[in-house]
Parts: sequence; structure tokens; C-alpha cells
Amino acid sequence: MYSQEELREIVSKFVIYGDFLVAVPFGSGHINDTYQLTFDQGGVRLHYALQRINHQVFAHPEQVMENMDRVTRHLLNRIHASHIETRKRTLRLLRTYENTPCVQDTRGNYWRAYVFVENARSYDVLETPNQAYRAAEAFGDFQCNLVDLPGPRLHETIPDFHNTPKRLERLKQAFREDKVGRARSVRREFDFVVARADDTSRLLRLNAEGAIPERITHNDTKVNNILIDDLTGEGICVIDLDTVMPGLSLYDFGDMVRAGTSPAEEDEVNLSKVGMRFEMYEAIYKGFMSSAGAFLTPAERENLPFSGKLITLETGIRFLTDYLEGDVYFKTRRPQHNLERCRNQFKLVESIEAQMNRMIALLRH
Ligand code: ADP
Ligand code: GN1
Ligand code: MG
Repeated sequence: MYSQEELREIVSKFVIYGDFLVAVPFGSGHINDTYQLTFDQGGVRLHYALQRINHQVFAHPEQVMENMDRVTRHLLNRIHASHIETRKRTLRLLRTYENTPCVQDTRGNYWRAYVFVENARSYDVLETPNQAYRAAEAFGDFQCNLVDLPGPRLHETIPDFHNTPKRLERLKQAFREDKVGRARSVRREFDFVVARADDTSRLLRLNAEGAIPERITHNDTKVNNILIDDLTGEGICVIDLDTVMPGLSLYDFGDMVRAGTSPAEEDEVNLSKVGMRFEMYEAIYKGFMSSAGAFLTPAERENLPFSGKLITLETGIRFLTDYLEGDVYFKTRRPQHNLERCRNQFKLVESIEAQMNRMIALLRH
């Protein structure tokens, strides 16, 4: 935990005019620590977002920031070029007095700050198909806007992030090693994954065969990584850009299906509440097609339904692995938290499987 005095010291490194008033913890992300800052600028209160980058997860924060700087500048240029007003439509990084996009504190942690996007919010659970449509449309736009990002390939901020076969191998290793003595209690979940092992390599195989291209993707399109405008309902600003890097378009679609179709939170323990709502899937599909449909290859389109199942399975695998490794990656609030999340995700996988024919049929409309 950081005291207000420590936070004030960190904040003072960024070029922000006015008087710092307070920093309040904000959001429900699993990785970084986010604060909402309040400043007084000449009698007006203004907010900024301050974030500690989790450098256990992101081993090279400077590479994360280099990617983020390039991506946000490019998005801003694209928005300017399309003559829509730029307000709120992309994250804007603040710079430090040293003209860097982040700063290291005396404890060795890295910090960055953004303009705070007002009158918009992120949702952990989507409430209406319209929200789902708008969120998916915005993530599709995001990919579309990055198609012509100039310069070298972006850094892979977490190598093999969506390499599901490798995720499976790591799970098997964690199960074998059983470092914290939990393997016996997760036999059923482990068998659930093993029964689906063949699915894990499908997209990478299609990529190797050239049917599915590498693109610049967000890679963490859960619904609380988009801000929805309070007034217009538009998916106004894509956030959480740490994992923007080379990837497959289907990873982004799949993660939207995972995070945006269930009426329950990701850690809901009453599994009867968990499942894919078809109308939400349909809205995500239509929203994504409205902005990304023009550039998707036939193989990408055909695999949209499958990607929802794959990324949900993969995320369940990741929660289970973290449970077996002793809760070292995702933030947890109780001892069984990762296992509860895993069971939740696997229930959702079953629900997606049960509706797969309907999802495939929608491709033909
Ligand atoms: P994490 O990696 O921990 O998920 P995020 O970058 O997603 O971190 O930020 C956590 C939360 O903080 C978001 O869900 C969002 O509600 C809020 N947030 C982040 N950046 C901004 C911003 N610029 N304006 C408004 N809210 C923000
Ligand atoms: C993490 O950072 P956050 O909370 O948006 C994770 C995602 C998972 C998600 C599951 C860098 O996302 O990959 O899908 O939790 N991010 C990272 O909720 O691992
Ligand atoms: Mg987030």
C-alpha cells in the first residue's frame, strides 16, 4: 500500500498544473493498481488516472510504455484524420518533467498517468445487448485503426500470451509439481481441460498455415477494458493497453464472448447463474462485424464462434494454473478465488459448447 504522501511524491513527477488533493483506489482490474487523482486547477476540480504497472507480470515496463506511446499517438492521428471530435476517444498519456511516459519510484515500481475519461464507465457485467454491440464495435474499430501502425513490430509484452497449448503445458506442469498441495482437489477441473486438449492448437495451426494472419490486437478485451459513454452509450475509449501487441483478431473476439455474454461476474460461485446469453453473443458478433467484418478473412469469420470457447477455456486454464502455483499472478481476495473463477469459466465453456450450432448458424445470416 502507498500512503497519500508517497503518491503525492510520485504524482509530482508528472506535468500536471494545479494542486494535488487526493488519490483514491479505482477499478477492479486483476493486474495493475489504479488510482483516481483529484487536482484543483484554479478553482476547478480535475481528475487523472494514475497506475502502477505490475512488473512481476510485465517484465519490461519500458517496452510496454513504448508500445503504448506509439499506439495512443497513432490512434489520436486516426481520430483527427476522420474529423470526429477527439474528446475521450483514446487514452492520453501524461509525460513527466523528464519527458518520459512513466517514472520509477524509490521502491522500484513504475508509474504512468492518463487524462481521466469523465462521464463514462466500465462494466464488469454488461447489462444490455446494445452495450455489447457498442463495446464490440469499438474493439473492432480499435483493430481497424491499428492496421497501418507505422514502424517496427510491437514488443511482445508477455510472450506467448494467448498460446493456449503452452498454457496447457504449464497447467500440466503445475499439476505434476503440486507446489502447494492443491492438485488432488482439482482432478475434475484438470480432466475437463485434458478432454479438450485438441482444441487448444486450432488457431495457431490455422495461423501457421496462413489462413489466419497476425494483426495488432488488444489481447485483453474483457468488457471492463472499455469505457462506455454515460450519455450516448457508445463504446468510447478502449483502455488497458498493456497487452496491445501482435496477435490474432480472434483472441479479441473470443475474450469479448467470454467476458461479455454471461449475466454473472467472473467469480460468481453460484454456477446456475453462469452461462452464455445468446442475445449478447449475437450483439457482440454484429457489433464486431460492423467494424472488423470488412478485413476479416474467411477462416477468421468461420472461427468466431470457436474463439469464444477457446479463450474461455484458456482463461479457466490460467486461473487453475495460478491456483496450483499458489495464487501468484492474479489478484485474489480469498483462498479459493482462482478455483472459483476457473469453475465459473468452465461452466461458461459448457454453455458455449451447447450453443455452438446456433452460433455457427448465425454466420450464414
Ligand atoms: P488493470 O490492468 O488492472 O485491469 P486498467 O487499465 O483496466 O487496469 O484500469 C483499471 C480500471 O481503472 C478500469 O477498469 C477503469 O474503470 C479505470 N480507468 C483506467 N484508466 C482510466 C481513464 N483514463 N479514465 C477513466 N477510468 C480509467
Ligand atoms: C487480467 O488486467 P485485467 O484485469 O484487465 C488478465 C487477462 C485476463 C483477465 C481475466 C495482463 O485482465 O488476460 O483475461 O485478467 N490480464 C493479464 O479477468 O494477464
Ligand atoms: Mg483492465
